[in-house]
Amino acid sequence: GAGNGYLGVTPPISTNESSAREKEVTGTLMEELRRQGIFESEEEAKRREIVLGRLAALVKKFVRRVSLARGLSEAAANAAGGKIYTFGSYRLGVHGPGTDIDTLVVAPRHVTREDFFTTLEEMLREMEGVTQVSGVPDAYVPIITTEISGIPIDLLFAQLALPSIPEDLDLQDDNLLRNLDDKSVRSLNGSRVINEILRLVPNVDVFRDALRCIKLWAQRRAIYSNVNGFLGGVAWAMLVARVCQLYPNAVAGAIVSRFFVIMHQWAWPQPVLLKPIEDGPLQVRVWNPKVYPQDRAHRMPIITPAYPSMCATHNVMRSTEQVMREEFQRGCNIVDQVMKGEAEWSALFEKHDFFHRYRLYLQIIASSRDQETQSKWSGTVESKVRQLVMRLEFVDNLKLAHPFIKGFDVTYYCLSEEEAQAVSRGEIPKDVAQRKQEDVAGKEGVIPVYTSSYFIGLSMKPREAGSTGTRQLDISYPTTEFYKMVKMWDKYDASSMHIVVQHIRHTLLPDYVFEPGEREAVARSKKRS
Ligand code: 3AT
Ligand code: MN
Ligand code: MN
Repeated sequence: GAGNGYLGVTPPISTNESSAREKEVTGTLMEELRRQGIFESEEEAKRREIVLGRLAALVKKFVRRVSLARGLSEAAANAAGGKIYTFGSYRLGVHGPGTDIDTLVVAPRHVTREDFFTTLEEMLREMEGVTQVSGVPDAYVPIITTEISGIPIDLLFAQLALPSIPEDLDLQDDNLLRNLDDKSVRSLNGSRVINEILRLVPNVDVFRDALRCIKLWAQRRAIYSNVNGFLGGVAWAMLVARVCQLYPNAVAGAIVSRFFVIMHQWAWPQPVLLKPIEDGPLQVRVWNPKVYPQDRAHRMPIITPAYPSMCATHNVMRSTEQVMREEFQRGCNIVDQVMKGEAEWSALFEKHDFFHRYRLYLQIIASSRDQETQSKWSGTVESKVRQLVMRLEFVDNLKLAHPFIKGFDVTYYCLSEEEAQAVSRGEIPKDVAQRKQEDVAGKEGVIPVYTSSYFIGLSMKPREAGSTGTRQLDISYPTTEFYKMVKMWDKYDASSMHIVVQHIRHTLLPDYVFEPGEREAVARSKKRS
């Protein structure tokens, strides 16, 4: 660690420079990443900078306006400051075209969160080029999402215990967290974690290029999602950062290759740490498996480096761990072949085969009849899919319950109450499935039913030798528990929100889970083999 001449909780594995071959494959890797279209245009990069400049000015104006309203003098109001800090993929420098800029607004103590959701929200609505503003003040981490000049922006808010915000304020000082409300502490956390990660990697450019590769791989392999029990952006960033610490002088291609070898061999639940866990000034929990049984239950702990340190991967389950282990193994084989010149980098980024892999799936359909209800209801259901998967892990004869990382939203235009109810039960009539919005244009009594479907792939245990007859798969208990759990939501309304869990054979999977032509192509190749 600090003072030992290396970054991290152990000395590096190797401080060697990369070989000529590793430099060569780094070149082909970067070419492949460009071909995959993950870099934004220069025009977009400029537009982002302009938007951030305008946002920074708006925040200063906001703090000034609120300061004057609170009775501060003109001079004090001007000195009150107010700053923005970016975090997320933009701050890491690994964002793609069209992704959001995660931004934290930092204000002095006399500017409240209520001011943020009233005054600043109004100022945003009046700002030129703003096409959308929506505030969620009562979220666990309150947030305004907006879009400025076509750039999506997430805005968090931290009210510091300071009379003014100096231009050179460093968010890494733990004492800043004293006397803040929990929401401000949580809002600061994203920025503080990213700053620490960047501080703890030996070479930021190498880290960035390697992380871009790993992010793309994880997205293509459908293992990029914190809510569903896989890893989110921050966790992937920490894994890559740890490998960078272990090979401080390696080029990006070498980091990617070591990444798969190390992750494939990692002795989970041994945690991944970027620095020793530190204590700090707050009465808050810091990750500690020796003290807290919940922390001991984390299967693939990856611990954030900023105080208060937390586990970024507490959603990982037995099933998702197994899926990720298999993907590490696959990645390991491919990078080995790439190094030997026996495979191309493109093989690493091949699309997942989730919807071809299992014979049986569960489909969870959340539905309602207006868009606003649906967005909240589907979010609630999605956040509980993990609970269903965990209960499925105990079902007899079931080897694996594998959740997919995203839901599919489909609107059905029903022409009768019967049709609408059938859709909500998951029994979608063929003509309703094929009916498009333009087919019902001008018709009266059209009932749109908004649906969001989540899929879980099911893999049965092999039949025991000598056993006969069909094997039973009884999922009634997990399903009943799941229904109970989603209906416990405090805004649940039985008359407008529907939920159904059903088995579905692979041949009956809806077309919308496939890309055009994908289903036919796979069917053809399966027949041939
Ligand atoms: P993208 O490039 O945007 O896809 P990212 O890593 O920037 O990747 P997000 O924008 O989703 O990912 O999240 C950035 C950080 O914001 C991660 C987490 O600290 C925080 N965050 C994400 N979702 C939420 C949320 N719903 N509420 C509060 N904080 C969030
Ligand atoms: Mn982001
Ligand atoms: Mn975001």
